Amino acid sequence: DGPSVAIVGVTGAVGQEFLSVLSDRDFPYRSLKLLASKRSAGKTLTYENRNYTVEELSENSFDDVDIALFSAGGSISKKFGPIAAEKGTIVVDNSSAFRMDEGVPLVIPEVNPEAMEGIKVKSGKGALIANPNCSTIICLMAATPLHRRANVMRMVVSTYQAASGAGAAAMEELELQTREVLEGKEPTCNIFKQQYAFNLFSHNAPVLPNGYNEEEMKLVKETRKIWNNMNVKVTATCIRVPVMRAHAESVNLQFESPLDEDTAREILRNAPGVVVIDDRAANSFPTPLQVSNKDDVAVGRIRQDVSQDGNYGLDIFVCGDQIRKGAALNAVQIAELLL
Ligand code: 2RA
Repeated sequence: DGPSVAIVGVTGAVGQEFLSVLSDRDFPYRSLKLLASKRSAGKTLTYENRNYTVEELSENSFDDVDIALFSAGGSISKKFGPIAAEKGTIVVDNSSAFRMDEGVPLVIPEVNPEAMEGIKVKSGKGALIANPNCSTIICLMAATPLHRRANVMRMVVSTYQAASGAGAAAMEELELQTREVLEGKEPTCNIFKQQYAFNLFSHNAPVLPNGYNEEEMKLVKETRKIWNNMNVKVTATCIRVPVMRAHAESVNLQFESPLDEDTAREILRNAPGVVVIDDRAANSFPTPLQVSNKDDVAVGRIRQDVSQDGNYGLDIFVCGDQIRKGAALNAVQIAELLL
């Protein structure tokens, strides 16, 4: 007799992926409620051989819901997350609304499951749990096993982020623009203010007074919270690249204790949710396409950082499916921990 589950934002890219992941993992739900905005309410969706009518999200949507997976943007989460939690629902929220709130666990199940200890479904108590930002999840899936061995003191991250991170409409715009450019037409720029196809640009998140954009500061702040370590130094540069659905990240790590590349490779081979693709002879390393629609994060280019003395630095290159491990899969794994 599994939990009753609701999906908020079911018509979005992540909302749709929630359904795929629940099905792929045989998540033992008792009932399923599909919620979205007024615009999508009334639509029929077929899922696991049953027809569902998408319902309009309202304050009464959560009366009989044990677990709600939210991915409908920050303002919807801010309004309806606390209402749901108040009613005894455990909310797993994919937006940034509560990530940095004290008392809200920010969880990657392979990294810090202990942060949500004591939160259980059917305990009668609702709660908010936050899914980290996609670039943080993908980075920490690879960096954490190494951190556990040698203690990361400083991390420098450069991201190459896919269209999916900006939603289904951005993915459509990338496809449309690619066609338009090839046909010699002016590219349609609705989602981003500049040409995306055959181009790349600094991440579209707002730029803050310190010169970093919000996406970059998420990597800084979320890493500290997830590792429960306010001293770790993190800096990041986030770039949007014309790739459909998987992010890539170059990560430079500086350790407190020495860690050689062979040991690092072995640690990563044994890390859950991680695959190593690191064939120097064949020049074969992770690519966004290889990890698209896959659960595991791929790591390669594992090498000693020549700019650091001794074995105190490593460079790695990480790729992960943004919609899956970067969002829906991570949320469903959190829901599994609640059972
Ligand atoms: C991105 N922050 O821009 C998003 C996804 N959560 O890729």
